Amino acid sequence: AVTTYPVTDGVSQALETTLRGVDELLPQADWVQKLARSEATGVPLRIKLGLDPTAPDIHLGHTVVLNKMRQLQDLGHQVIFLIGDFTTLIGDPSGRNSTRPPLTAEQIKVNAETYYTQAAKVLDPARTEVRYNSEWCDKLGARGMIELSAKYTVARMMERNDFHQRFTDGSSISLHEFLYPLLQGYDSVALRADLEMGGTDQKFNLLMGRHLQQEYGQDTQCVLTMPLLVGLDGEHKMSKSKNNYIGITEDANTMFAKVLSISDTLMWNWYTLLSFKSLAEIAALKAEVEGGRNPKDAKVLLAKEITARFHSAALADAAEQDFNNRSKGGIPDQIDEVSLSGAPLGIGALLKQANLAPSTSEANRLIDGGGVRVDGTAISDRGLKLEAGTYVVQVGKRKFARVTLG
Ligand code: TYR
Repeated sequence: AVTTYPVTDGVSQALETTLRGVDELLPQADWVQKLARSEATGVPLRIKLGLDPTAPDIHLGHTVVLNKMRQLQDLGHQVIFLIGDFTTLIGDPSGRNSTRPPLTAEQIKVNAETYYTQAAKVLDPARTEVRYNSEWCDKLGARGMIELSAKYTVARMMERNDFHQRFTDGSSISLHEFLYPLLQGYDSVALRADLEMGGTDQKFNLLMGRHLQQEYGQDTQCVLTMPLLVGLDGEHKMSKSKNNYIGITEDANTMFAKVLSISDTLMWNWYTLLSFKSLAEIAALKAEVEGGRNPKDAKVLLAKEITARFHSAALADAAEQDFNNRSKGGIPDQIDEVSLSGAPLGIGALLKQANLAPSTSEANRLIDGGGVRVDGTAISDRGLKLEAGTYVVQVGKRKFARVTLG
């Protein structure tokens, strides 16, 4: 007989925390029962997040899932940070239209360390279980791999969007790419995960974990996907290639200034996905702003919180000071939004096209006079070229524009 556990207030609150900012939580009823069981028995739930150490530098977008882990960790559950040192040998085909090149063992090691150091700024390292999937994947051997592959059909594998697309486009899919989702799912079996989370692109792999756990006679994990974070431009997902990102190793002053450059609308979305403040605190702050408090106050609080997380409270205070000094009075509440194309674009042309200077020669004169700032930093080089991205550009004391250059 299956025991049904009572859904207490504590369980409802834990569910609310789980649901904050999520894209999907599946199946929600199972998760409620897992939470209820954990509360009744005192046994923490096992929550898995896997990362392949492919790219060593992480930006704020990558921390959205880590924040969710942290929230569940703070509820007392066991967080498992899984480093996919084995799966990296294949490379996740999710969202890819070609086979990934494999990394060397040395690169994997270096990247894994960088990842964990960064992740430890969001998670509580003392309560985090760090595992490497080579631990059980190496042991699987050819025999185990064959047994594992027998647990899924080619037809279902091909239903997956990215494989389907590649197949119909006539681009090649190597057999080993089919092994990727199987191995990710097998990790959940090895870890006896109760919940696995990832970005929206991970859904297929996450559901594979459920399927395989069932095949191996285990309780099945729930799956949780988080949305992609929108970048500084307020439009595209945060990414290095769009230059609309905040790297989590960027210095405190830059980080602070970049958060302050976002629009008010984006700010509330970032509050949901990036802040550790409770939903009640955020709602109260929002009510204050709606009641007339300057939205910039709320943005400063967010900028400080984020900067303090990756640096320190003292450096966050100093960054605020620095920002105020440099922008002499700060950025006004309402600033013009300008979209320009032609990146990389010279600063002189940019000032003219953004209507911040009547001509390029006048723009150069302003630069020489020290009156031009980009993201709070005074510009002295007439030859400066700006890459694609979003910048707060200031001329003199009062002229501002938020320029998105593409
Ligand atoms: N596929 C995940 C990604 O590319 C990483 C991962 C690897 C997740 C192994 C889980 C796992 O078990 O982000």
